[in-house]
Amino acid sequence: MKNMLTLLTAALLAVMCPLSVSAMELPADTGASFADMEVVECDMLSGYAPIICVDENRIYGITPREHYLRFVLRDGLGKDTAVTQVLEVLEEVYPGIMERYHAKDYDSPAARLLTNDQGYCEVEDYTDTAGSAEVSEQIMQALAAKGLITEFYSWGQTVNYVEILCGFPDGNTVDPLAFGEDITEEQTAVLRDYLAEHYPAFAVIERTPDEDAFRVAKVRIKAPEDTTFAEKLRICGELAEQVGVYGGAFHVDAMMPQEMPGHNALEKPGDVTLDCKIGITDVIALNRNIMTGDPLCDTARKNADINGNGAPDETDSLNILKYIVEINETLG
Ligand SMILES: [Ca+2]
Ligand SMILES: [Ca+2]
Repeated sequence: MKNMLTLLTAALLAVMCPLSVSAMELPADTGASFADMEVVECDMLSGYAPIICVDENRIYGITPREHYLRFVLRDGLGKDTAVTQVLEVLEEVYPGIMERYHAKDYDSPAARLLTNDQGYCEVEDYTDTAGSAEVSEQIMQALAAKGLITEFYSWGQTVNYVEILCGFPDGNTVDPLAFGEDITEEQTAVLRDYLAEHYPAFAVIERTPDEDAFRVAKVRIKAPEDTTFAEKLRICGELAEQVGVYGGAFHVDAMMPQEMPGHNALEKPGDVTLDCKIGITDVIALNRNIMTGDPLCDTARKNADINGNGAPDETDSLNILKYIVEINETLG
């Protein structure tokens, strides 16, 4: 029941908040999971998400969260104090946000701050300022200057994703070019004609009476061996549109979409202090880490590792210093 409700809600939201598919791009750095995947156009699956990604046999529907800014609070700051300082910064951009944060009943479309116990905060903005690079930059700079954050994700840089499964629930067919029991003989004949004309190397295969109906699709298409999964998916969409046959038996098992952050805008080589600037304090912070083991957060460690050997070290420190005093024009 909950599953049904979730799907229903998702469908309603999709109708209420139409997203412009063409304007959407997969954010950079969405983890190794999506980094090597291919983005495909498939209208048939657009109800799941605006961006469809595939690898050799899996399909993901990805929805960039365009109305959210996310930032991770620096470890060791008391949450209440940190949130108060965050609200002071946000108040500059969103007057009244502090009051709205503390209000018990909230009924306003204006932007608000969402906090949780997982160490990150989000600004939710369904007004015209959502998507503004200027607003995002202003907030990031101000939060960074106060030393409040260690990660920052701009509009659309966190995504929701679902795995879209392909196949018959009782069988093992994972093939977008397989058709279930509802395909009629007439449709099969039209399909055969269409393929003969447009994809002569593809063949229609019908299940024989001695094949297991739970494991073998009623009708399937044998594609040439070098046909990629992405290409099959594209053809599946084309057949739905042109022939009216719906292959793949697509479905989603996940109750709720998963979330994944994309590009952390605080990643900037040399900026060890995470204040969005490169200066002598970065060298000092790095040297403290090297000499006395002062801890650095993941982003700071990444930014410090100029020579890319996986750890902050003396060479990195020297490189940043040479850059600051203009001996070197670039870092590293
Ligand atoms: Ca810095
Ligand atoms: Ca290094």
